[in-house]
Amino acid sequence: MKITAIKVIVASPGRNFVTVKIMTDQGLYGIGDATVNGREMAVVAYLQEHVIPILIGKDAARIEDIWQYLYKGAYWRRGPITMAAISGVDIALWDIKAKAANMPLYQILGGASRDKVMIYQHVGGLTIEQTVEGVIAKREAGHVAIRAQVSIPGLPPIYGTGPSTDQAAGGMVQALPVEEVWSTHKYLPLVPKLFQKLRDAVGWDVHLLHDTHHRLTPIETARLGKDLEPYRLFWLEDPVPAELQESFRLIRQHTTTPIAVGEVFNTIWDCQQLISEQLIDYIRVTSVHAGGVTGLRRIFDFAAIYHVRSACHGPMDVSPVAMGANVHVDRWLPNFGIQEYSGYTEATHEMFPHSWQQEGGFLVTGEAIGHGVDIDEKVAARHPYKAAYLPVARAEDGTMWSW
Ligand code: GCO
Ligand code: MG
Repeated sequence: MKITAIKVIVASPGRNFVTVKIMTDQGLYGIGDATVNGREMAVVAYLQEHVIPILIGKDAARIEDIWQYLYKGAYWRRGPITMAAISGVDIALWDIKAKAANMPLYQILGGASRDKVMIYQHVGGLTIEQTVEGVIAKREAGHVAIRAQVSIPGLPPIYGTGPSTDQAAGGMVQALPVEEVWSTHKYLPLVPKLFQKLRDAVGWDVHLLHDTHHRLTPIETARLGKDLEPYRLFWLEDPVPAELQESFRLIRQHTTTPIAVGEVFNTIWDCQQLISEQLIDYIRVTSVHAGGVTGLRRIFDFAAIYHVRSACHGPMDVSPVAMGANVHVDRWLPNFGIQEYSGYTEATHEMFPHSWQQEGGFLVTGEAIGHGVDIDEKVAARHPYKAAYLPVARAEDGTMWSW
């Protein structure tokens, strides 16, 4: 089955998505996601200039060989742009393989280990009271796992808490990056107060999560993790930027609060030390950024032997296509932990017809063949690309911080 053409479709049904469509001489086609939020056009150029020309005529059935050809063959290995391009191609090829087998993707991965996959959604508030109300509402809507974030009093909204941040649907369409303000000193005592109020309000029969978005040092995280122990979080996410992975040893020595890391990782090498030293509990890699289904499978199998569970990244900028691939992997994977699913705009659902569905606090794959997600190119044409940036963060004195 030869690859005859590959299209790259860029569209913005609320935020930008880069979608790969691979056509074959047998009439089957596959869809992949290659979106890197805020740097979309770099992946488009990489695909158009350096990937598509060398794949035409290749056998679409040889997924592993094509993965290695793009990874080893570039000479310049790894990195978010290269790996998103590889991911887009890989997801589309798995879609084709499953369609050729006339099976849903999870079946060719090894079949179902579970019928539905647990998700978590986001709640943010400008005040603790607002966040508590939001969590109660999600709980009433049937969610079993909820991520809770709150703004720092006296400062503008921070990540996950207000309209200028990543949380807003379509809020990424900004001419220049929005600048947020950060204070570790004010944040550290605030978070335990939030979770105390949350436990008082919703009790213990719900998983609560929190994302620190790479802003603390290891010893600050150790303190926060200890202070949060009474509230039994499902996890504390990205407490420290994970470039210096040995620094997580210090966190581990001090707290039993579970740790989740990895949404910005793109290969198994980024995960290797954190997993093999058992410094984390959940690995957050996702199909669109970590090498597609091929990359995820390899990382999650490696994680399984160290008691680390999966938790695929799934915010709004991970498209419904990558969500489809993730959900099929989640359904098969023995060491599945949880799937992030923060929902999409109506226009996004319309542009990507999908067989996966949300059922309360869970996602189901559906039984469509392939990964079950398509792209409606007519709808895509109505939502042209708009240059967009993620916010940036500065400390109160103006120093650049991790956003
Ligand atoms: C999460 C993430 C996202 C990222 C976003 C950047 O946990 O879902 O932190 O919200 O900020 O994907 O593009
Ligand atoms: Mg995160």
